[in-house]
This record gives sequence, structure tokens and C-alpha cells, in this order.
Amino acid sequence: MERVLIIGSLGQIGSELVIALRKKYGAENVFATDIKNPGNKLRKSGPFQILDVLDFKNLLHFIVRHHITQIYNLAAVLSGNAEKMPLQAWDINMKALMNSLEAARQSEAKKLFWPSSIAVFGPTTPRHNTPQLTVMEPNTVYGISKLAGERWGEYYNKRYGIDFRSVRYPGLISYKTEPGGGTTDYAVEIFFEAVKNKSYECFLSEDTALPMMFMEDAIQNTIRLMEVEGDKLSLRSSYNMAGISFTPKELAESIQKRIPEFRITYNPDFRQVIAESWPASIDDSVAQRDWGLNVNYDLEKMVDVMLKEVSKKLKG
Ligand code: NAD
Ligand code: AKB
Repeated sequence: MERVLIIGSLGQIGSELVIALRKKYGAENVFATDIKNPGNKLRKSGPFQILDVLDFKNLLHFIVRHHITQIYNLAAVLSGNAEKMPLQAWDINMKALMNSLEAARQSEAKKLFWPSSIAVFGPTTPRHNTPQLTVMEPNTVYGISKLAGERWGEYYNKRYGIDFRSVRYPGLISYKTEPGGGTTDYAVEIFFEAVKNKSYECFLSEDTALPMMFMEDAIQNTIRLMEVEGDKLSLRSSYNMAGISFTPKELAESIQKRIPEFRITYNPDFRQVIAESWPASIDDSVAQRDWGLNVNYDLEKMVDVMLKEVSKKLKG
């Protein structure tokens, strides 16, 4: 029987992953943890405990006490916030990963999911259809921490047999929980502003294409990767995950088809430079081949669901 620990479970990904994993393994077998308190809905859906991943002793104790078999470590400082406090972000991101790798090594929880990001690529990487293996010279603190993290994950797999699994998520789009301070956050904010105010000032320029993915696709594929037999995985660093690529202008046009009075203006800030250093589109054929990555939501389908759900949410 699987006993699952989710670290950073109240964030944009965790809040949806917890629910999906509870459906799969039973609520009592999925332990949601975070450094902040959950809302009622998550608290009622199964076990929750405050747990700081930076506190190694408590982390290991929790894993042993609850007979955890697999860990999802989602705690991190995202790209935009990381640029505001580079040294702190580096410390948090690396310590969060190293503590979970060490806890896996020192316990029975040998299977570990840790997300990387399209931020591992940099300005010298080919920007279109970025290959799985290519030049990687990230120039953001977040990207550097993700690239270092991938190397450590592979090292713990080869050296200690930790069943480390990872994907390079593109920007994730969801309506349940707000994104946590990244460069791709515009693609969520835009829906809330379109419904509330019929206008949005975008912090990226109109033609900045980035890879994105609807959360349901991200969750389904994360679980698919975690369930596949280990010998199918040719990579123990992190798999490219492409999703759908679009620019702010293309996203705005798609929203305008449903809300004709919606207007967008552009006022690029410090996140523009970050976005320009990332791929515009990604090749994820290795993930498709190894473990069956597949995506159900295209731009139009995603916009339909987002507008419907955001409207419902804002009506309360
Ligand atoms: P988020 O910021 O929304 O959530 C992170 C959660 O971690 C928060 O609930 C926070 O309270 C918690 N946390 C922070 N410090 C902690 C600590 N010391 N101990 C325990 N919990 C702590 O982030 P997210 O968007 O859900 O992202 C999760 C992971 O996925 C991160 O590693 C991120 O880099 C990666 N990722 C996210 C995206 C995206 O678009 N959301 C894209 C690529 C990669
Ligand atoms: C961010 O913008 O920082 C994240 C990511 C793509 O890693 N959404």
C-alpha cells in the first residue's frame, strides 16, 4: 500500500495534486503538509500537518512515523520572487531538495517526485522546439537552482538508488489556487481580470511566447510518470513537458472571442527578461516515448474552462 507525503501541498500544484492522489490512494494514505494553515476544504479531505521541509529532523521523523513510501516535494520559491531575494531563494530551493533526497535515502520512502521547470534553459538554449538534451545556461537564480536540482536528483538515483522522478513543468494554468510568484503568472491573472474588470495590464510584452499547460493535464501526467515502471525511464534528471505555447496577444484574442469588450495593455517589467531567456516551445517526445506523456487541453479548450470556472468562483 502506498503512503504519500506531499510537501508544499497548499500551493498552486499541491492543492490540486492532493485531491487527485487522495482519490487514487485513499484520503487516509495521503499526508498533506505545508508551512501555512489549510482552508477548510483541504483540511476536511484528509490528514494535514504543518511541516517545514527545511527542518530535516522533523521531516525524517514524519516520514518514519507515518510509514511514508513516496514523497512529492513541491516547496520552492518561484522565478519572479526568487529574483527579489536571490540568496534566500537559493538556500530555500536547494535545502528543500537536499533534505527530501536525504530523507528518502535514510528511510523507506525511496520514490521522490520533485518538479523542475522550463527555467532550466537560458538565453543560449535554442528557443524553438527546445530539445531534451541541449545547451543549458540559465541566468536566473530559480533556473540555476532547478538545473542544480536535476543534477542532484540524478546523482542520488545513480549513487543511492533513490527512485527520483521529475518533469520540467511549463507555466501552469489553474483557477483553484493562485500561482506563487512566477513569470508565467500572467496567464492566470488575465482570466480573473477579464471576468472582473474586462481589462488587464500584462507584465510581459504581447509577443512573448512561452510553453504553458492546463493544471488537469499537469496533474494527470505527474501521476502517470510516478506510476510507470522504473525501467521505462531512460532519464533520471527531468523530462521536458511542452504543453501549449502561446503569446499574451494570442491568449487575449482567444479571451476576446468570448468577452468581446475585453482589452489588454502591455507594461513589461523585470519578468520580461526572464521570459525572454526561456524557450518559446519545447520538444517533449522523450517523455511521450518513455512514459506516455499526453495533453488533452489546447488553447481554446483551456480558455473555455478557465472563463467558466473563474466566473463561477468570482460569483462565490
Ligand atoms: P507555490 O508557490 O504555489 O506553492 C509552494 C508551496 O510550498 C506553498 O504552499 C508554500 O507555503 C510551501 N512552502 C514554502 N516553503 C516551504 C517549506 N519550507 N516547507 C514546506 N512548505 C513550504 O508553488 P507551485 O506553483 O505549486 O509549484 C510547486 C513546484 O513546482 C515548485 O518546485 C515549482 O518550482 C514547480 N513548478 C511550478 C510551475 C508552475 O507554473 N506552478 C512551473 C514549473 C515548476
Ligand atoms: C515560474 O514562472 O516561475 C513558474 C515556472 C515556469 O517555473 N511558473
